[in-house]
Amino acid sequence: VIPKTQTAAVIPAPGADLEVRTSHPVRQPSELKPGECLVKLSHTGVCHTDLHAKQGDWPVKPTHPLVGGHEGVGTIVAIGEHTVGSPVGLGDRVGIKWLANSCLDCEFCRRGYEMNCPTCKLSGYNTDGTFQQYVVSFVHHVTPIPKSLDSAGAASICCAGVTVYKALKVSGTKAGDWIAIPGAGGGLGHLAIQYAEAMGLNVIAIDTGAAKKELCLELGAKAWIDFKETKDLVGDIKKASGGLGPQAALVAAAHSSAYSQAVDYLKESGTLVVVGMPTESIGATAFWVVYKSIRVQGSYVGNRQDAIEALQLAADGKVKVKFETKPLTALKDTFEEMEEGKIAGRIVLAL
Ligand code: 8ID
Ligand code: ZN
Repeated sequence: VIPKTQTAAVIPAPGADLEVRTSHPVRQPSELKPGECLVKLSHTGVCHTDLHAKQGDWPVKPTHPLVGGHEGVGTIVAIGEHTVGSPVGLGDRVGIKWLANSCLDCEFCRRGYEMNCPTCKLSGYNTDGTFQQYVVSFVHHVTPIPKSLDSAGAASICCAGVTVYKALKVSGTKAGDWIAIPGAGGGLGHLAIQYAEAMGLNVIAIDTGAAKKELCLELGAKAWIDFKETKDLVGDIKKASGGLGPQAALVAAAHSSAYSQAVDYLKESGTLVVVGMPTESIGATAFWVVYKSIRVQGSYVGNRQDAIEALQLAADGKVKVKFETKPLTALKDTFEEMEEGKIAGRIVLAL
């Protein structure tokens, strides 16, 4: 039986405080449209994007009232009547990612750029997301979770994992290359270290504090640089890479300061992969980008296939989310800790 109400974390209006409501409505199976499914969630990760959504600091604005969250795992408990060609069925364990739905018919969808579909739905941004017990999602976009992967451990692969896996794919690197990862101790960054090492890259982890240092080195980073302690970030990164600088930088930090020196330390012909999303400029001068033949590449989550591949690498044991589990009521405190940069790895909420 599907309850009529549930517990959900709601942002009622732009800039308003988060409210955990215990009698939030559950969309009933009879109310689902074709292509929609109801997923009973067991876990959700908390991504820095959810904090951007709460603060409303991006030029593209979220809808309100909003249930945030986009790293969810749960079981399909209902599918809308008249749904055609569903690749998933009742009882399947699936993941909810940032990209909740896309048309699958436009030029971008056909080319695998589903995130650029002009009618796409974004979980926890313009459609209600995973900070609740029951979420309405879409059969063609939920991702099956491999059997060997536990739900709590799979949650953050659905955004953080997919995103950095795709970012590495477009980074222009090959086995043996060096890659710098500013933000390496955060949610995206600590997974980027592991996917990069699995691809044969050598990681220079850049972040701050003892806990993140320990985490990054434990996950296989070849070098660690504390961006708050170093007196010569560019020099230290070049030295760590053997002199010329890394072939790529995957910037996973949520602050523009992480971008300002990337073009300076990259190797000539290197790639700057733009992943972290502060709204400030990335601060590179045209002169140095041209003179060093630098490629600047934005990378936005991943498509359905990227999600399947990223989860499979986790199921194969190559990548593990480092997380602490908390109840949904801890979301407010989690946002505060995230803002202060205190979280090494991820916080996963049990629903
Ligand atoms: O599709 C995408 N491109 C995508 C997908 C998901 C998330 C982009 N994001 C964006 C988020 O919106 C956010 O802007 O990536 C950014 C990072 O998300 P996150 O990993 O969930 O955030 P976090 O766990 O808070 O980690 C950020 C880390 O950056 C470090 C912090 O110490 C923290 O560990 N950091 C900062 I802030 N400034 C830094 C600097 N100058 C820095 N590390 C190195 N140098
Ligand atoms: Zn995210």
